[in-house]
Amino acid sequence: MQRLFPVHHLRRGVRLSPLWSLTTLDAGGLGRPVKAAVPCVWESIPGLKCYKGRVAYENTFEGGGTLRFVFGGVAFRAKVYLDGELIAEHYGAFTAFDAIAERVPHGMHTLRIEADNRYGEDSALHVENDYYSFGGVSRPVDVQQIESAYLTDLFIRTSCEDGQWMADVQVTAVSLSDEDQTASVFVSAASSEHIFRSFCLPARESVTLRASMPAQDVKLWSAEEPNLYDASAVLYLDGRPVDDLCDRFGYREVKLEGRKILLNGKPLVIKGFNRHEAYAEFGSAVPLEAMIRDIQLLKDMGANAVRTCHYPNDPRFLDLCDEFGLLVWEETHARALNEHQLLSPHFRPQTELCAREMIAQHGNHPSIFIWGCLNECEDTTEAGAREFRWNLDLLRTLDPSRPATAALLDRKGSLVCGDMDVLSLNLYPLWYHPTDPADHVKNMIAWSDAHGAAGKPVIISEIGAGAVYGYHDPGAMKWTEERQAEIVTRQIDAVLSSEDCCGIFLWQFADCRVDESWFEKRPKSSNNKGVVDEYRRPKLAYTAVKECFARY
Ligand code: ADA
Repeated sequence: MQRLFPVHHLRRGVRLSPLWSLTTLDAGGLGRPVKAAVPCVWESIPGLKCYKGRVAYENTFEGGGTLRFVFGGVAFRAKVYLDGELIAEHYGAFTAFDAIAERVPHGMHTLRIEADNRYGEDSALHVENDYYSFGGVSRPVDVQQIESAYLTDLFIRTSCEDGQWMADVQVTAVSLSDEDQTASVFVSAASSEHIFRSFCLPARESVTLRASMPAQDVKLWSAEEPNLYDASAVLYLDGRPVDDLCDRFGYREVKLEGRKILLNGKPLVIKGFNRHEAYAEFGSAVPLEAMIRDIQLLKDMGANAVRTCHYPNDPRFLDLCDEFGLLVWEETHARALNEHQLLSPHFRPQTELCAREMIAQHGNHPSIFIWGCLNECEDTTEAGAREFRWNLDLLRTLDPSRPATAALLDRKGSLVCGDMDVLSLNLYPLWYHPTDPADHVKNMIAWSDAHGAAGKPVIISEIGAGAVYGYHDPGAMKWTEERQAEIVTRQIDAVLSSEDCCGIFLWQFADCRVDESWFEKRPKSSNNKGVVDEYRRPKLAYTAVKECFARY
């Protein structure tokens, strides 16, 4: 998985050409192969802006032996072939998956990824929605050379007991050998070290190792001072180093206390934005430079947090959040699924895979302070509420160190207010209904309190208004930049001055493309509630937000 720092010093990579050959396989395609760089979604290729179907991405490389292929993200069904043989299948655009091929003869090989972005009965999470389900190899691909055993799943969780900071480290050694092997693993986290000496790694099995490592003189991670540390694990076989895994982490602890979310004992005041992975020219395959630019814009407005609506994000973006000091709400993939959709036989397996992969792949990021799921899904029926509870429990089981939440639709009637660690409300006063923002926030919290949320921390997980970039009128009708600036100012003031709220995630950072079935309330086939447009050109609301955030 490509990151902002080397993940391996020992494990070697196999070079792939940055240019892949793309061939559309269904009606409405190009009828001839084109060359494109990967990552790339095909909507950024001339002629394919509205193509729905399958595209084969092909690359050739030289290598052999035992190869591990890592796919950062393929949108949104993937079938992977090595020299014509199927080696992996995956559903879901927003998490990485891998495949191992053993005894590959040395020489030239062809890697083919078939990506498919058509909706269908088998797809419970990617459905027509208020954002676009792009298609293609949207995150980087790596090919690695491995030996008879390798390391995976290096997890680091930090906590503090009586003033002593600890890093609990876990790593798994996987055997690819038909013989038992004698292995040792050396782990380090910041300046602490631990050795798992000479254990038996049974043939074709894996061994998970755990160590609690006390830390001295740590500098904590916070949005204001984002101190990061390195962690690594090195695998030795018969005394020879054969594989390694590196990651970064931060010492910090999230706790809930009454209405407050504490980070290292200090209450958070969240001034955040919802951000889709979507950019005018690049769709969801946002280049690193554009991610950095987004973070600079967020920081310039005084934001200290971002919500990865409505799916897990590129780990490089999360690395940047760790580095620049942006708190992250990351969530599994689901938006506005109705009861029928939640009860699809594909829903649980797909959401579980997404949650497991998200937490395994992103759990070390200190910036992530909360996990979310099921944005605005059906929560007013018993069947819907059951799915919420199942998903929230899954998140808590996979990672007990962070709270779990779900952003609820702007209405009364939820059955799950008592099931979340943090109550999260999406509210749209002055946009979808002419309600005073302060009254509406108060009223919705009071209703939720009376239905199970009493005394829990509250986040306003969405609030905002739309404007078409460049549409001005002193009369400030709806869709003008003037009206949007006016509304978001009142909304932010209402939320951040409320004693009951820990903070806000404005809807939204940038305009984003939506599915065509959503065109009616979405001029330009776009959700226009961004404070910057899809090219990141600021609207008047940009300055309004900056002024408001500075007051709190
Ligand atoms: C919801 C939803 C968002 C978006 C927003 C809007 O709250 O969670 O994805 O659709 O409303 O713009 O109406």
